[in-house]
Amino acid sequence: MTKTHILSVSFILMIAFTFSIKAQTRETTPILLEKSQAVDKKAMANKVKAEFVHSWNGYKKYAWGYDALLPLTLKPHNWYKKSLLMTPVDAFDTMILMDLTDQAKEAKELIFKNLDFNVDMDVQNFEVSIRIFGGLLSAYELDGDRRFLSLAEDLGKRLMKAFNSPTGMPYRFVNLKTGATSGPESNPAEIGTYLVEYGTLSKHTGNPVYYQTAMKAMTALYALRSPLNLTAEGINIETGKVTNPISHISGGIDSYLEYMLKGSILFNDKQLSDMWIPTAAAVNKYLADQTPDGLWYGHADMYTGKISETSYGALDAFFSGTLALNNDMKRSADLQNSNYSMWMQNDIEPESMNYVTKKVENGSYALRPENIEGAYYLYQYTHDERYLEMGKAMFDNLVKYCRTDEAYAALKDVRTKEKRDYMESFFFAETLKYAFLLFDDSGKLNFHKVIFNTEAHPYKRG
Ligand code: DMJ
Repeated sequence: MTKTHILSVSFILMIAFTFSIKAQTRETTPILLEKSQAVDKKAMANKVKAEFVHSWNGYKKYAWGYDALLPLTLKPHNWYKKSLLMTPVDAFDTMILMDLTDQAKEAKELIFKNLDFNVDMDVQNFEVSIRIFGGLLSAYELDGDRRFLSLAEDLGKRLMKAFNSPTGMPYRFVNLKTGATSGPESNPAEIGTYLVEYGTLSKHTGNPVYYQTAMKAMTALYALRSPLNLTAEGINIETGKVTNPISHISGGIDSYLEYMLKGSILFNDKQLSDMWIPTAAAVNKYLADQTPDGLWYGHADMYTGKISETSYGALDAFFSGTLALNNDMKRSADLQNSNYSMWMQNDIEPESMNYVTKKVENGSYALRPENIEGAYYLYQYTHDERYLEMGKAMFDNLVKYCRTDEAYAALKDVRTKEKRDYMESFFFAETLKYAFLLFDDSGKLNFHKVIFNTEAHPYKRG
């Protein structure tokens, strides 16, 4: 990408957004809250920040230098044989946005002292990409220290070996040292969630190869859509064949859809918007399910478009934010109502439920962000106070049921509220960040000038 290209992209985006922001404030649907109460935004932002510090202190005390803290047994945990500093890297930009200077300083020192990717271990391409590669890139943009960019480029080059396949779609696992790959049975999320990070690396290094690699994988995947323009859940990346024809917006497909739209906006890429428009239309035609109590998205066969499972859960909730970003405000508001009702049914949302019978299918809660993320997106476009109320109610319940003496814990089952010994790094990167930004008035981050990766790491548009 040349400087002129970047400048002209910024200009087009500026114009486009002046109009789209105006358009997006036009139409909203009333939210199903009982009564409206003014939310003290400052108090809530401070509360979220205090809970971040509480959890970070737990990580520091019991798991310093490891990937994560196990919050019940208070033991450290690594994903692989050597730590990739998953929690500090994922959490770093949230510290910057919260003005947690001391915490950011200590995390930064730890990262530059200990983070080394030249390790003989197989890692999951998708997770390491969205959390660590993605986190290092936003750390560079927000902090400006070029060592973040060097680490990101080193990791990007190693992860890019995963794309050495007959189709250009990546393997699920790659060895950071040798580049050996494994795991050809994959899914759209693990094949098509790279463009936002790889494109950002191309932008900062001036090397287009990263963007081209991620784009090649995305177009190869897009070519496997059904005649109805629906995406399959299972793909073999070596043969390029569909292995499971079920389509949905849930885990396994979710962030592929998200990156088509986000990539098209972030890089002003027409090829991507030409893919996104028919894809979004098919999702809204076949997977959207308007029931007497609201809008949901189900699971359907990609060839017939017939809904076979009325299943929806915590991960699907991301789609209200994506719809808002797509200027589809009516659907976005309707879906966020459903998201909120799903959360409130048991005071914390389940991993999945049947949206017709309301029966919980998988009652676990992994401290996921998507529902609060949806409230944040909608508030940014509408300034409707009720999204603050939704966010407050969800966050208050999160504190009530997931807080421990030393950090936060996932739930085994939202019906019993029994805790599980795990605290994902995305709790720091996403859940606490979106909750904070929903209430924050500091103006430190302008929502309309960034695109978040799927792990809530913001990158500047243009
Ligand atoms: C995160 O790792 C990312 O948001 C990913 O796209 C799916 N879900 C988790 C958080 O729920």
